[in-house]
Amino acid sequence: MQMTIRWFGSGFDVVTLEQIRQIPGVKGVITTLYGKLPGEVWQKDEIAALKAAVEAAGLTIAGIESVNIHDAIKTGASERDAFIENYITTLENLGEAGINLVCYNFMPVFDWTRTDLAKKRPDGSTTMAYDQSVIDSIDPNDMRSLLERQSNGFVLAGWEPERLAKLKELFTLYQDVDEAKLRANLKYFLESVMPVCRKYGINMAIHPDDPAWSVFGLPRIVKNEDDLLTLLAMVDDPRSGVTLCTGSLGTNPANDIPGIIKSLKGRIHFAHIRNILRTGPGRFEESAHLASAGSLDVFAIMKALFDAGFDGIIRPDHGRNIWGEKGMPGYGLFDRALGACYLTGLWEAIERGGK
Ligand code: CS2
Ligand code: MN
Repeated sequence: MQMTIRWFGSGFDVVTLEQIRQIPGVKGVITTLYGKLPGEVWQKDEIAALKAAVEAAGLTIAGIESVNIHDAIKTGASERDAFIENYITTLENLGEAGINLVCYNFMPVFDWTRTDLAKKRPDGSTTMAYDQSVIDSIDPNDMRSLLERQSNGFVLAGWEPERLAKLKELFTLYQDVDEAKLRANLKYFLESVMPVCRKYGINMAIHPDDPAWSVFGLPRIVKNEDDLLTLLAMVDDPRSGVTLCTGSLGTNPANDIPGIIKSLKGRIHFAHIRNILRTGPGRFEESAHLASAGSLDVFAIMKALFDAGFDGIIRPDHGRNIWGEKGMPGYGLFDRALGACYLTGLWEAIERGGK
């Protein structure tokens, strides 16, 4: 198991590599070229500069989150082959640089969705929260402004303003895309990139839909165990795997996460471990990582990963904003550092207890 922290790159992240390096047990970061739009090629010199910056701080790049997928690929539009070619070139360039984990998602239009980015909790911290009734009462075109008003001035991961400026067009593109079409387009994409993944030993790790149900009537195909097993069987190559995001899958109380870990055995390449507190049907907020702080049994999750022989990369995923920090929502330093230490401690206890 390798514990990591997500870092958005200098110029985008206010958390520094020097700070990350001081978190006990963390030797690597999950990073990205944050300014890149979906569909653009990541050039060799850009990747080399990112790698040099991380290594100069005494850390390594453990993986990329995300190389985002262009909507033409998700919708199966006629230009998809050109964008897949670009994606393959990016994977080649990453492979040449020795990077072999790539997280991505296949959510239409919106990436992860929240209705509140700074919900005040009883202990004075703020956190991200979701309420389905808010989503049901607003126009999807207002989503962007709703979130931008609360984002502390940061650009949120997966919410590229350039893309979201064309929301109406985006919704039109997805008009005829149902779950079956979206799944077929994912299959087409994965089959196209598998050869380059095999060549360089790159693990592709799909991130589950967050929340784990359809929003604004858009199709979602990575919501539960059935979806995950279907997609793994559909392109049955060990290089095509999953990012096990507990906070995303856990939004649906029917998802038994330790059970899912057991059935995905060997195909989990990356794990996002965090807790959420379900506050009612279709409502949840992100809690501290501790098992006792939320609805998910984080100990049972770590134990299931251990028992499945998981030897991949973990990050604590989101954290609350605590101690007065004005961080990017979900991605401040303090609570994620606490989360990393808690998860590393659980792992150590499980490992030693087993001996
Ligand atoms: C989110 C996403 O929960 C998460 O990890 O922050 O933005 C996630 O990084 C993407 O969906 C992965 O492609
Ligand atoms: Mn996640």
